[in-house]
Amino acid sequence: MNKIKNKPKYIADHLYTADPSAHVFNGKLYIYPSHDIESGVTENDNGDHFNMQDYHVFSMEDTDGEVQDHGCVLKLEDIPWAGRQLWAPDAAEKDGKYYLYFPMKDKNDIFRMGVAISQQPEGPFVPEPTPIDGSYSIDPAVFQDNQEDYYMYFGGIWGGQLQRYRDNKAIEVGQEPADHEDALCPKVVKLSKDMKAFAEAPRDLVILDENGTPLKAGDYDRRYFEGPWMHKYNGKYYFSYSTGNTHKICYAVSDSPYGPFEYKGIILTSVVGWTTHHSIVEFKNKWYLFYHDSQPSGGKTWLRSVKFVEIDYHEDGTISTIEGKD
Ligand code: FUB
Repeated sequence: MNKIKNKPKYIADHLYTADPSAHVFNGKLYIYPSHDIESGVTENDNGDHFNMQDYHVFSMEDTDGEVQDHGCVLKLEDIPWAGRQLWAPDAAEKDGKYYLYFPMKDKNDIFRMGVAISQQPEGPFVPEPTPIDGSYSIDPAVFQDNQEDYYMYFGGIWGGQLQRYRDNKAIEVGQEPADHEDALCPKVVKLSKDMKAFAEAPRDLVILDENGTPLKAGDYDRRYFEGPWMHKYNGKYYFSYSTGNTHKICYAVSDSPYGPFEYKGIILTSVVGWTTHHSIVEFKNKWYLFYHDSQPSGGKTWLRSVKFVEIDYHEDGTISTIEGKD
C-alpha cells in the first residue's frame, strides 16, 4: 500500500452525495455527483434503495478552499420520460454548452440514459424530452479525446441491468455469464457532433489479463461491475472501474479509447459501504481521485459522502493504491 499524500477530504456535510464525476471547466473544479436521500426503500440487490430524486452540482476554486453547492440543477419530476432513480451522472462541455448525462429508469422500469443541457457548468440543466436512442444500463462517463471526439463509457451489472443485454439487444432471460465464460464488458460509444445521440452502435470494451486473455466472469476481483471512468495520462488511455461485489476500484491501460485494455491493478481498496465509485481528474498540475464512502452515515449503503485525495503515478505509468478505509 502506498502512503497517501494528504488526508482525504469530504466535499459536503449538509447532504449525502455519491458517484462523483469531477471535471475542470474554465479553470474551476466541478463535481457532478448523485444526491443520496433517506427514502425508506428497503435495501436489495437491485439497488431499489438508491431512490434519488435530483442532482446538485458542486465546485471549488482550489482543493484547499471552500466547496460551493450550486443547489438543485435537475429534478426527476422535470424529466418527461421519468420513472424512478436518478443514478450516477457525468458532464461534458462542447462549444460553450454543458451536457449532463444521467441514467434513470423509464416508466417501464428500464434504465436508459438521458441528457440535459445548460449554458453554464453549474446548471440548471434542461432535459431533452426523450432518452438517448439505443441507450441502456447505467453509469455514463463521457471522455473528450483530442479536440472533437467524445466517447461515452457505460454499463453496470445486477441493479444496473447490463446482464439483460447481448450485442446491444435486450435478451429474454438476462443473466451473467457462467464463471468460466468471458465477463460481461462495459460499453464504449462515440457521441454525435450535437452531443445528444450515439454516433455508432456501442462496442464492447474488452479487459485482458497479463496473458492477453479476456477476464472471466468468475474473476470477481478484477472483472468489470459498474462505475467506469476514462482519463489519459502520458498519451495512454486509463480505464478505471468498480468490481462491485469485491468492492475495489481497478484500472486497465490501452493505446486506444476503444481498447482492448490490459488490466494493471487496484487504485482504491474497499471503502466503508457496499458501493464504490470514482473519477480521476488533473487540476492545477496534480491528479485527484474522487470517490465516496458511507463513513459519515455510520455505514448506511444508500447514504454516501463524496471525498477526494491526491494520487500518484509511478515512473512506469502505474498508479499508487489508496487505502479506502483511511
Ligand atoms: O448510486 C447508484 C449506483 O450505485 C451507481 O450508479 C453505481 O455506480 C453505484 O455507485
